Amino acid sequence: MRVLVIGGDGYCGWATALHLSNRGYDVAILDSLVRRHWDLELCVETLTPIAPIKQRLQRWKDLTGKTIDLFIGDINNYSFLVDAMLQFQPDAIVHFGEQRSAPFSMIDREHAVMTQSNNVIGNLNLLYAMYEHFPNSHLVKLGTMGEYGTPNIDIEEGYITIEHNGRKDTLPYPKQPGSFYHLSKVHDSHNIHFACKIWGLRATDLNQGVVYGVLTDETGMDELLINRLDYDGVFGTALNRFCIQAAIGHPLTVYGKGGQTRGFLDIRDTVRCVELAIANPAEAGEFRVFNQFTELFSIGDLAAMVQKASASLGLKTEIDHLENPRVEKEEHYFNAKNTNLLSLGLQPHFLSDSLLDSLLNFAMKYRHRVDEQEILPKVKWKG
Ligand code: NAD
Ligand code: USQ
Repeated sequence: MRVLVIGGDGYCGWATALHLSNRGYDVAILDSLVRRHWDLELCVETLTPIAPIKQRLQRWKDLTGKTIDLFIGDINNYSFLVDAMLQFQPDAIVHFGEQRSAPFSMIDREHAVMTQSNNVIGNLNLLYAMYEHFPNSHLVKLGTMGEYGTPNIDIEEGYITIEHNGRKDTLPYPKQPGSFYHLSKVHDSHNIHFACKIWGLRATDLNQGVVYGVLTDETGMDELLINRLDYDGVFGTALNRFCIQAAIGHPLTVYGKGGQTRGFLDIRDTVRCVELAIANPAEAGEFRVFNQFTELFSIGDLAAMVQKASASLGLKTEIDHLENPRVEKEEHYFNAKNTNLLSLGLQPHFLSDSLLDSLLNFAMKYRHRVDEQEILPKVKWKG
């Protein structure tokens, strides 16, 4: 099967492209490399030094004998996107290629507009390219658990059955996203759902939780294949940040009360979930939604776990409660279903087993690269 990985130079995409290639899929990466550009603009760097994309791919070929094709360009450029797809002839398209930071999207009007136009128009171009040239291919799109927000009822996988005034229907689950980034994912989901309905496209929306870890079987093969690990206040996610903070002796930056609860998963499960979705495609006209996380934790729980694990390395870690730069609930009900991927055969990794190997050990190894100026959050939702 031929799989095009859009955003394959990024954190989830790189690990996924290598995993699929290793499992015998014919893989191509399409990426504009804009993420490397945003890092330069923000003056931040991944903790782990990542090699240029061509070097990464050459190393992969030298090690495994497998070639991953490369298309460098922006999916907002429709003719580039269509040319790349016609050349590669994908059976499945995995779409990771978006601006994915909530704080980045909240910097100012320009970044909000850029996030939404990059994400929503890119995704819409892809839907048209599929409709016009590859109507039978399967779109595996990365959505986010944050599309649902934090409702005071259980979160279903994409749809909810509601009885109202004596009538009953199954409808898209209500969305209450918490940033202009998360909103862009909601807009994408609506566009994909509509395209499946009118054109009969097949799509799986993977509503992914917060991903952690740096290690997969493939990225661990060689230093030149290492994945990115962001720790700065804009692109770094909570758990990755906490581990790096612990490694340099910085108090853990819990925002507000720390009762914010989210779904989490190991990057090794991200790559496996995508593989499961590709191997079991949606039907023609079906817009399928899987909630892609393996465990639920509050941010306070995570900080306590990192504190405990870092103590086993002889580190004394403090936990700080900073004034929350975001507008979000800090104590709330959160109970989301995640049975679809488990029933396809996902065997989850658990944080308690991987905190040291996949995170803290990397944080310790590369802690000399940390820029302490970039730890505290600088972007506020308001004011
Ligand atoms: P990332 O920033 O590391 O990678 C995204 C890649 O997409 C980058 O290499 C970037 O250059 C590329 N890209 C962006 N816009 C593009 C465009 N218009 N054309 C071509 N390439 C483009 O992000 P990530 O952490 O790997 O996230 C990948 C996807 O997974 C995103 O859609 C994100 O919303 C989703 N997701 C990520 C997480 C997480 O914790 N990292 C959690 C849930 C969902
Ligand atoms: N948080 C802290 N301290 C920090 C960083 C974050 O307390 O130092 C808190 C935030 O306030 C928030 C929670 O941790 O309540 C999660 O924040 P995050 O930065 O780890 O993740 P988020 O902004 O939600 O975004 C990340 C990815 C995004 C993906 C999303 C999945 O960047 O691409 O869509 O996780 S989810 O959270 O399920 O929406």
